[in-house]
Amino acid sequence: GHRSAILWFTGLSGAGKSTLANALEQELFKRGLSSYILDGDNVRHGLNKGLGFSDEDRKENIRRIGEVAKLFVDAGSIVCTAFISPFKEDRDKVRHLVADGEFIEIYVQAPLETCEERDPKGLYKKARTGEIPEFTGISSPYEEPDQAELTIDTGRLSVEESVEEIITYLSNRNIL
Ligand code: GGZ
Repeated sequence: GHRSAILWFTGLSGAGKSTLANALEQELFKRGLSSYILDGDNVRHGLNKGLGFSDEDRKENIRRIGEVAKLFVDAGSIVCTAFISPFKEDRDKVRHLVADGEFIEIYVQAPLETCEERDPKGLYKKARTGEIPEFTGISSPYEEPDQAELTIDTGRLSVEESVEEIITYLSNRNIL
């Protein structure tokens, strides 16, 4: 049976969070499930317009996203969130907003060097020169999850393989 859940993607810029969340969402849609993606495009430009990238603003960003994700769970949806969410404490707070098993932390893992090589938007380059201050992995911390339900190594797995791994997990947990 279809249950509601938060699929919380976390990882560095360029690790592949949005790519994976979007591919997964397509697969869920195909299966006729009610799902939705929260990402920088629809949250940082709207609800969280005005928040920047200081530690405090990132915390507030994640707090609000967590509360919105909880509303989606209340509404019976599967919500995929794709934010760096660098602080363990903030992710754990969201975990405790919903019932046991409803928060699924997916660590989208790629070495910093790989993300920096990909650099699709040229942000790492700007971070290295200091043009962008407080950039995650360069001049701002990323705390790796130590209790992620899933860790996806995007350097090794294709998008399709990654989606399959997540789908298998959700099936085993009776969420799908
Ligand atoms: C990290 C930044 C920064 C800084 C702008 N540090 O790869 P992108 O471009 O498309 O995704 C990144 C996004 C990160 O926003 P989040 O809301 O996910 O961050 S957090 O969870 O920490 O609040 C990146 C861009 O915004 N970006 N400046 N200084 N990423």
